[in-house]
Amino acid sequence: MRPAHHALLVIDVQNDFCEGGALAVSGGASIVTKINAAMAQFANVILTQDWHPSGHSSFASAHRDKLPFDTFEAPYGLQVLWPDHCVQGSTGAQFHPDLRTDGDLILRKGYNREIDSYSAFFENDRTTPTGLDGYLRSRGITDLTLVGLALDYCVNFSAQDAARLGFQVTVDTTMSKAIDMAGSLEAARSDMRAAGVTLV
Ligand code: VGL
Ligand code: ZN
Repeated sequence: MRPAHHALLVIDVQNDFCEGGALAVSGGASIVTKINAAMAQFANVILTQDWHPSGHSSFASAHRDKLPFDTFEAPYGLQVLWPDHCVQGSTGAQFHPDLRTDGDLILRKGYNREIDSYSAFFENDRTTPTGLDGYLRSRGITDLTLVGLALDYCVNFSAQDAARLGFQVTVDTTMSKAIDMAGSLEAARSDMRAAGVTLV
């Protein structure tokens, strides 16, 4: 059992990021069994859930003349445009059916129509907080292990933010899978290391 000041953060293990989903990450479903076993080792387990309103600004379908994986210049910076995914209340937004969901907190993110939120700590404008920092701090949590989907997007941004906020952060890459487009996985690995994240 891990000490009480160490939490497991399970990022976006949802149907749409697993095989057959709208934004499927190769091998997504394959990490579920191992994550379930890891949850038993932590007294604090937090799950995040990507949770977009329909017509969300990160969806290519919300923009004229854009296709999934194009980019657009959002007010807060360059934003990748995705296929419609994790729409609030949809089957795709549900957790993988085999994932244990008896954690302490389920944190939803990406619910602001005009701002995407890769990180579990800050939306993509890099300033709007989700409240997770305060939740962890007020519970005395100092160490975090992150796992889930996708390693190069939501796990990556969450891990970097956590490290910058002063948490001791480990990303377990054996329980994470990447979208890996245009070198995004290698960039994510080096950015995480530069931010002080330990990759195992
Ligand atoms: C994610 C792209 C769009 C993720 C979420 O969970 O990594 N990626 N929305
Ligand atoms: Zn999303």
